[in-house]
Amino acid sequence: MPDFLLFFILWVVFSALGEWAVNIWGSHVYYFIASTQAVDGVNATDFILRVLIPLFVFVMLMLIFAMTKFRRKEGDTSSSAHQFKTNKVYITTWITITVIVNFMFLLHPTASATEAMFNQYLPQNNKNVLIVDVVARQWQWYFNYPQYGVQNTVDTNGNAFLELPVNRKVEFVLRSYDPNHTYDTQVDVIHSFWIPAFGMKEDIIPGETRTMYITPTVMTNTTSNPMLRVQCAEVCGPGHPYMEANASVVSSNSFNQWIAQQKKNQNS
Ligand SMILES: [Cu+2]
Repeated sequence: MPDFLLFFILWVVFSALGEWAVNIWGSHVYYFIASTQAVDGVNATDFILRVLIPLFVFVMLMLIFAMTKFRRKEGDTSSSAHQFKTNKVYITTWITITVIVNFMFLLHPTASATEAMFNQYLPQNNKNVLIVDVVARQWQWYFNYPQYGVQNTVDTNGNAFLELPVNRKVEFVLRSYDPNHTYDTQVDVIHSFWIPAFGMKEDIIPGETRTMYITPTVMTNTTSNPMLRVQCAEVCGPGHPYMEANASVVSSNSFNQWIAQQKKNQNS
């Protein structure tokens, strides 16, 4: 069998095996996700993986072929093996393909995801948005629901607690602790708002107000799935690893009851 044919067959077989493996063990298998934004992120990495598999297999086969097919034969005493100095067709094809692949990644998922992210900020996409003000402080979280007039929501133990209704877009307004709104950079430190299951993370910078949009899609809570918890993801002092808050995604009815109860507790 000619080298070219053998190479081609191996390339097709191993690429197909790789694609099959991504279909079975795609990113969604090892990583619990519970928001539309996380699904977009996982789809993007799976897309890149699928495109790169044939390229990866090609490079690996080239290496293996170079090491096995072109090694010096037993009894060959010539000073060096026959080699091409330059194969212009091969080099041109290779550079063209890799440049095209890189430009394609620049358009999708990079540019397409950036556009989708900016679209999240458009007013027409935020008619029914739930606003949650998040304040980060060494070393705790505060959650406020300004549309309901509710501040510092807590669970039955009095710990800060974040509750969200399923399938409703949430606008997290993220600030570092600044009780007097002085926007003084000395007030608190940099934190990072991260709920692993939502697949998004945003730094919280003193003096800045940042926004993050999430649409939760799975009803669960920290107790049954620790991937759904608020976790600081920026080293912010000795209490940083423990800067967590429990969270829960519930039906919209349960959320309405919960927020009414929070309001009652706050006013009593
Ligand atoms: Cu922190």
